[in-house]
Amino acid sequence: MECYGFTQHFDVLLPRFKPDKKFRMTKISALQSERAKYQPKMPESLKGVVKLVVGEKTQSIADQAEIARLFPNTYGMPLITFEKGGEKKNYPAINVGVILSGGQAPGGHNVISGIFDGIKAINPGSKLYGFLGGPGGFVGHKYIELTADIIDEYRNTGGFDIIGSGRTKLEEEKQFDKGLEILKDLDIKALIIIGGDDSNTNACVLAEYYASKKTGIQVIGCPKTIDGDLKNEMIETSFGFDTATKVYSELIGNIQRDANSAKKYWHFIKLMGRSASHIGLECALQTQPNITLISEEVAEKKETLGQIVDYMAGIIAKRAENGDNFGVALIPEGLIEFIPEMKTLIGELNDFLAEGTKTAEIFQGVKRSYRLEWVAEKISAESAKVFRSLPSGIATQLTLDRDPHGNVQVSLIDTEKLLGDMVKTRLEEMKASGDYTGKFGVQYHFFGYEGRCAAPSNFDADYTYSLGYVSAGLILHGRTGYMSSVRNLTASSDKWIAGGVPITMMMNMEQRHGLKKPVIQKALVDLHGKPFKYFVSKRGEWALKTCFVYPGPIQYFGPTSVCDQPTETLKLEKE
Ligand code: FBP
Repeated sequence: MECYGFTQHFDVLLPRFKPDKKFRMTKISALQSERAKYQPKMPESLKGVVKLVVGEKTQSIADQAEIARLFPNTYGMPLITFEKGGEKKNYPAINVGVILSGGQAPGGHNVISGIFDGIKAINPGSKLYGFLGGPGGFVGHKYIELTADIIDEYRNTGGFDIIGSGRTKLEEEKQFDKGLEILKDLDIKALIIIGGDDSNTNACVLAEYYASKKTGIQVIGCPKTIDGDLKNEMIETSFGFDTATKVYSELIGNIQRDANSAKKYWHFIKLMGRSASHIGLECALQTQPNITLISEEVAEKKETLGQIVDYMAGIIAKRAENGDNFGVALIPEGLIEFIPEMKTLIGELNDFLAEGTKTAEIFQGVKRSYRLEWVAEKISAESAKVFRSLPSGIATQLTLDRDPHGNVQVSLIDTEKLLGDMVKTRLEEMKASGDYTGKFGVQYHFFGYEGRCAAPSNFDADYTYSLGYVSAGLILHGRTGYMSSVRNLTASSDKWIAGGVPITMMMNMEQRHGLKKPVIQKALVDLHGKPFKYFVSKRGEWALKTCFVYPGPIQYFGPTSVCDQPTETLKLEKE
């Protein structure tokens, strides 16, 4: 058992509101000004003098021999927890670097505030450097020193604008070496990477690389993503998921109330979440809409687009029988890629229309009005059938919009409109056969960016600050290749368990771009888990009756029952 004095002086570190600083934005809202004074709540174990407790050794979730071979310096390390107690000691100042990686998520600024306060508590002479614009800033040596004045400007605010984020992938040794130069120049002892599963995988590879080169530089990861798909036994949720889903649920609730008032529209709402449907499931649990599609279920049941359309049209028709020509349907952003026949079609189109191929060249010369039929004649009979069933706008989109790797940009496909068009056609057929007598008017929405930079909920403000503070503790103890972990999140924050988890523990080998690679396993919606099972037990009732719940906006001040609730997903998982 190791002990160290890791004392937080809250009186000294309380955020100070300084309206006169030169980097202060010209005007801030009344809420932002009040919220700046909020002192995030932390686990009791992190207050005062803290000791580090070394737990059991770990192994990867699968492919142990292969991962151990690839990470000889960082594999098998023990779990770590921080506990109250021990002796106060003096420690030298440390310089730390931080990177925000990938999509924005509420709470990023508080992770940075927590790191800052943590390293200052270790020694007030410690310094924090922020690399600008994500991993690209690290490789390109673009950084700022994050001083107390800057940090105070951003406490408890949403966004990543304190240093910016980016999607450059830190994967190559030449990037690691370039980064090492600036770490040495600034005498940085440790780098904290705040990101999703890919960024944390890369953090682990970087930790191993720096350890193998005996650079003495530590790398720590922090679990971020609104998508909620970076979670496991030791990481109960990624930060940002709580706030983002509360924002979307507020908006969904407002739309439900409008739908229930006007009683004339169906609202098809696409929700962000690149692949997993955690956001859709959580919002459904919070708002009880009539229809929620879960991509993982679609894939498991190998559903076709036609079956999904039949399911939706069936509910719309049944509600119409009760005189309810209105409702709300939630559609996950990643749905298309989970529908097996669409996945096959997209794969074929990617190959067939790949830049530089003969077929792509010929395609450019084909008359626009004939292009869709031309493509349909060239692909497999099954894919052609699906392709011909799509509304022409969507089919055209599949042949045109491509990312720099030549792949269809699935996230640009308006899935909600695709389903709306197809449901409309299906309902017309049902009307013709006498199976539907209602009216179908549809409105479309896409909620994603609305939630990613919202002011963090109390949960996210507290959780992220603690994650940052814990990162400082892991650095103090010379740990590398760890992810900062705060658990027991359904209990009140004073009872949260803080520590570190070796990132290799979360890894397995997966096929990526044709190669087997060690990666953190992405957490998709668990169809045997309690949140999904609860949803299944209720969705029939929610479909036909109107059981809408209106959560309203996130509350930052007020009773705990309103302000400090974790997500429904977490509550059900921990039941
Ligand atoms: P991360 O996984 O990087 O946190 O990003 C998640 C996300 O918000 C997805 O939900 C969404 O599909 C994507 O980012 C959008 O990316 P961009 O910001 O590049 O438009």
